[in-house]
Amino acid sequence: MKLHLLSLLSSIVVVGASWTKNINYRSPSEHYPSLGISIRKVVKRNDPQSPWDPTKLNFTHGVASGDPYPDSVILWTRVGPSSDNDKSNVTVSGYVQLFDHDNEKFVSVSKAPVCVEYKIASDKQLSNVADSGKVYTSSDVDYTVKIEAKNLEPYTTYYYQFNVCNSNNTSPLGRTKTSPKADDDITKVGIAVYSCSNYPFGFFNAYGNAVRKDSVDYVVHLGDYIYEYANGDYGWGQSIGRVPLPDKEIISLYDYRKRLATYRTDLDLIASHQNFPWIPVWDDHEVADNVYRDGTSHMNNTEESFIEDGGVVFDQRKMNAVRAYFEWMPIRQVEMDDNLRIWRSFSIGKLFDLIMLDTRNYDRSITDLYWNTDYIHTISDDAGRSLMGPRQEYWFYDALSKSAERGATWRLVGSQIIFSRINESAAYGDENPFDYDAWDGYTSNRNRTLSHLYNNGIGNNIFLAGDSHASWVSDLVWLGEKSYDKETGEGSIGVEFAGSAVTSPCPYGANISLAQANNYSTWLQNANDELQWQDLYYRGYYELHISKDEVQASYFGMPTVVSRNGWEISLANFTVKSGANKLQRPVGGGVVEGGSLKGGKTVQTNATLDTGNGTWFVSYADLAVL
Ligand SMILES: *[C@@H]1O[C@H](CO)[C@@H](O)[C@H](O)[C@H]1NC(C)=O
Ligand SMILES: *[C@@H]1O[C@H](CO)[C@@H](O)[C@H](O)[C@H]1NC(C)=O
Ligand SMILES: *[C@@H]1O[C@H](CO)[C@@H](O)[C@H](O)[C@H]1NC(C)=O
Ligand SMILES: *[C@@H]1O[C@H](CO)[C@@H](O)[C@H](O)[C@H]1NC(C)=O
Ligand SMILES: *[C@@H]1O[C@H](CO)[C@@H](O)[C@H](O)[C@H]1NC(C)=O
Ligand SMILES: *[C@@H]1O[C@H](CO)[C@@H](O)[C@H](O)[C@H]1NC(C)=O
Ligand SMILES: *[C@@H]1O[C@H](CO)[C@@H](O)[C@H](O)[C@H]1NC(C)=O
Ligand SMILES: *[C@@H]1O[C@H](CO)[C@@H](O)[C@H](O)[C@H]1NC(C)=O
Ligand SMILES: *[C@@H]1O[C@H](CO)[C@@H](O)[C@H](O)[C@H]1NC(C)=O
Ligand SMILES: *[C@@H]1O[C@H](CO)[C@@H](O)[C@H](O)[C@H]1NC(C)=O
Ligand SMILES: CC(=O)N[C@H]1CO[C@H](CO)[C@@H](O)[C@@H]1O
Repeated sequence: MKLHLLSLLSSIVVVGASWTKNINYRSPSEHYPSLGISIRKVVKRNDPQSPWDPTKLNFTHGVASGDPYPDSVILWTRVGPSSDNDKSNVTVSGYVQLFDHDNEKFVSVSKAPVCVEYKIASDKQLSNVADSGKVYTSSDVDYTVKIEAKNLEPYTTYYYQFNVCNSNNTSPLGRTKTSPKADDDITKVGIAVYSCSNYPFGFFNAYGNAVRKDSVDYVVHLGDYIYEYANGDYGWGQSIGRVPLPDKEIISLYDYRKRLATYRTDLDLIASHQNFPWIPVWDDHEVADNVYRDGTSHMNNTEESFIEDGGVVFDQRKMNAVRAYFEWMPIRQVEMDDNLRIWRSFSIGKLFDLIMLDTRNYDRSITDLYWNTDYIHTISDDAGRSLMGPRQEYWFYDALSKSAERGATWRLVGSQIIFSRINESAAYGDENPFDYDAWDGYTSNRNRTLSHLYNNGIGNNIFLAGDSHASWVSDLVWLGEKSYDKETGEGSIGVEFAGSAVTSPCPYGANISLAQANNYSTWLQNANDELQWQDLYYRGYYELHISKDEVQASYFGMPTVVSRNGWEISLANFTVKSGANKLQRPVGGGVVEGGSLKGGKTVQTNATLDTGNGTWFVSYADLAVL
């Protein structure tokens, strides 16, 4: 081992275990170590001569996979001497502080590296091995392991497992799936689309339900995977036994790691990561509420906020969040030196391209921070405003064109925030009737997108959104520019499917009654021509089943998230036919089970359910118990 150390320093490739194959050592800034991690210093600090006793190490947070390509996929795990996260933001000189629960005191532990082996195979017994390797992890990357498994076959299911080197200390077995090759003629792909999972507001049953049904190929997450708040500021944590740690607004690198680690103890989230490859992007709360390029609602980028927030400037806080996110999420960093770049795209056979945007952190112009709503309203139509910045915008329009040119049937656009114009004056008042933190605050960026689609004749566009904690299904229209018939859908250029939250509360009141929620839904549906279905009441998710002829969307509502359970209600189904560029009429088949449907009915049938604590009332009959 000692012999390897020198060559390792120069070439950073090891014959035994590799540092750099653990991508987290190169992230978030490979060639500027001062912005990320200096592998040279890590190697110096971590002495492979004194390896860990394998029995002292644990796989603390399961396994995960993501960002599938036709021949490779990202695999993730965490293995360390403690489930607690690294506190090296305050410790120095190569030692990390751990709490010894038996003796009730902090102890200093040498930063020896942990050696981990991985194996990926086409069978559950892991005998047909496609790729394997050996990497290091250490406290420098919070004991996370992220590798790219290679040499894989397209659109194939694989199983994978990690183990501590030379031992039988293994991780759980994970399952994943590569993507099809761009020119593959695949017939059908299913994705589950999630957003807004707030730990202290409930159990992540929605993640588990797609696992229990085994109904999709991939999971797409549109952000708000964690929330930065102190429990007391936002959530019911204590009353349902889910206090997010650390129990304060998160700011330091340790804080963000700890928060991610707390979320990753939810059993349904663990199950989803273990069974499906994920394709996630962040929204605001992975950093902080209503974040944009230069600040957030709780933190201006000023000297005052620096003093108030314990001496951490906004830029540092953002980098803490971003580094912890890349450590913990099973995703690729497409440009290792562009540490904020998360926008990227996937070609899923000839069927579709999935374009994942970052409308938050990369280069967003100032947003609604609550004290400046009038001002943002005034400038919302300013041509210079952008959600993405010029670099990403150019890439976005180009990706739409290239997708059409290559003949992909569909274009799916993963936006965080709602694209369609939504008049919400019933809740916000007539002065500022829109959500200026969504695309409604950036109308020129929206116009440039629509103009690119209309002027280049690019059709079959399916926009996906999260962020709002409610469900919104709309024809994709350019109001004020192109005529649109809300009865037939003529004039639109696609469809927007915006989904509710995994647990985050209804935006019209956390404990709103069903009657009140439906009343608001009816108002919203009537006030917005292109909004064909709206539901505020249910927490949940939706699935898209994509084939050459049509995209089918199924929306699911969770009857309750205050306990862990596998119940769900089929709320509504929608079809988009290829070439139609609008929702199939009658929309939703004319009948839905929740919310408000334009020109259709909402039929709610009462039912009761045995919850194990006596009988509990739910509103609808066709409830699945998974
Ligand atoms: C590792 O996991 C085992 C079994 O869950 C547990 O008993 C042990 O305390 C854990 N060790 C550490 C260092 O966390
Ligand atoms: C792993 O387990 C097998 C079977 O129980 C045993 O034969 C082998 O010695 C173990 N290997 C190590 C490194 O502990
Ligand atoms: C940010 O600055 C604005 C304008 O000065 C002020 O109204 C607001 O309270 C500040 N917010 C914070 C969190 O400091
Ligand atoms: C966007 O398009 C609409 C409809 O043509 C128009 O009314 C509005 O002024 C445009 N806004 C910007 C900023 O281009
Ligand atoms: C809303 O419901 C939650 C969970 O039952 C409860 O903890 C909380 O106190 C309720 N809030 C209000 C304002 O009633
Ligand atoms: C429904 O909303 C209307 C306003 O749109 C209001 O007048 C009415 O009282 C509401 N009804 C209920 C049951 O909340
Ligand atoms: C919003 O909808 C209400 C009710 O239909 C309407 O009175 C109002 O003029 C609308 N606001 C805008 C800006 O379109
Ligand atoms: C949606 O479709 C599924 C499968 O066909 C069906 O079981 C369910 O009842 C439908 N839901 C609604 C609300 O129509
Ligand atoms: C369902 O239950 C609610 C609440 O008890 C009641 O108001 C409603 O009339 C019931 N609906 C039907 C169709 O029985
Ligand atoms: C039943 O109630 C008890 C006490 O409130 C709670 O701990 C338990 O989780 C509940 N069980 C279910 C299935 O909700
Ligand atoms: C500067 C800073 O935020 N330091 C934090 C580093 O992590 C420890 C561990 O919890 C915190 O106590 C410090 O506040």
